[in-house]
Amino acid sequence: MLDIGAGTPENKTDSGPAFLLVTPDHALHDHRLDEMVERVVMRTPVYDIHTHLYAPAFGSLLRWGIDDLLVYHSLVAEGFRHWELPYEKFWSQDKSTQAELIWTSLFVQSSPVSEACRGVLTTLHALGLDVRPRDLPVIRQWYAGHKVEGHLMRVMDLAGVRTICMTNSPFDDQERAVWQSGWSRDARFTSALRIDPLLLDWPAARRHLAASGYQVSEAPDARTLGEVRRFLSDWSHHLRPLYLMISLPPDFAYPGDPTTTRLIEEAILPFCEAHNLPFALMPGVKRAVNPALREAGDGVGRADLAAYERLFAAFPRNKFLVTALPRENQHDLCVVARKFRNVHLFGCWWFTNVPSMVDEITRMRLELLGLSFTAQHSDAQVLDQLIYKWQHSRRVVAGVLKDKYRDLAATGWQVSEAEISRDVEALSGGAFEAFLLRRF
Ligand code: RAT
Ligand code: ZN
Repeated sequence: MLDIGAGTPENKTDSGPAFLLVTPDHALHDHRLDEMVERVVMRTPVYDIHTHLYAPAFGSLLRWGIDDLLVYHSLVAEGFRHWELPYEKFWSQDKSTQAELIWTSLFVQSSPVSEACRGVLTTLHALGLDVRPRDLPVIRQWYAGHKVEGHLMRVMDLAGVRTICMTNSPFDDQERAVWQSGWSRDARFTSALRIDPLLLDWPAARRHLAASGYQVSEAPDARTLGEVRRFLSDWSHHLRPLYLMISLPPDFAYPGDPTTTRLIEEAILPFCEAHNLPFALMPGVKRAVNPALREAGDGVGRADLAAYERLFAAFPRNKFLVTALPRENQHDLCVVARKFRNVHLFGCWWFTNVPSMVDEITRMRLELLGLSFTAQHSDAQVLDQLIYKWQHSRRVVAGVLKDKYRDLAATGWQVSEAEISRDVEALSGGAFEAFLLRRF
């Protein structure tokens, strides 16, 4: 029979089997270690590498304030679960009426426990507002007394964000106008060049390029591919992007549709390689599952990661940033990243940016990839969301890291605060910046 109390003479004690032994000393050490991890995670500023925010110079493209917080697409989707109101009726209301409908249904008539609702409260609370009276006019009044520049500084400070990467699309008329008229750059904001229409809607992208003076034809012949590279080059000149980026449907195939495949192989990836720019791929989004919900109507579907493996293997000199939307892709994606050093995983994207998923995904990535990934990005659509997206994620990431350092401590391995800082900096943007500099 197995004697579970058996041990060597040195570690066998009267207080029980050696493998169960937890002395008060250990407990104290664990407690100090937890405090140290908590302190480091809370004080380490992050590089928010994917957002939908803009520098104040972009005017109304930068959304902020209580009404924008309330009409966030996640809350719109949750609101409709309470209403019989026709979709079009909601969309025909002005923003403040929409915000009031959401506030009444999701905050007054039921408790705001969902992640998107809780986020509004975390944000208001951090800004010093009393949320107990549930008084929307008072909150609006508070915002009316603030200007965007001061608010931006306060939000970045409360969120612990050092740099914000914008998502910039040359296909968007409003922002194109700002880039073309020029703006004096703001060091707090960097840029990513978003190119979805190029691969997802070539006829529309082609029309756009043709209207902007590029000699492109329907078939991706040599001249057209050259013109697409020229388009990328011109926009990279304006934007100085850190990376190019696209979100992809579940059925994305590589090799796949011949036009898409040629655009990837002969325009996008050669351009990226020549400029040492990663191509960010975001698999698993099903656009317009319910078009009546407009921007709240997108869904999720499991992606075929074999297509991505083929792409990473075929282009070892290109770099790829990847975050997947489906929970079901997360484990496979970690394994893929272990096979390809030209792949850097980042963030818990969109529907996975809820505490239970952030915990699971971050834990899995640490266990399979060590510290060679970026733990989180906010995907913030509204400036104020930076506060809650980062406060909530930090708390989860700190919890996961405490467990991991405790596991190390149990082997006798000791970590210093400086080493924990180094590790947390890597997860908070440092590993991403190192990846940007890498050349294969
Ligand atoms: O996160 C979101 O709010 C989505 O609507 C999208 O913007 C998504 O993040 C994307 O970048 O495609
Ligand atoms: Zn996004």
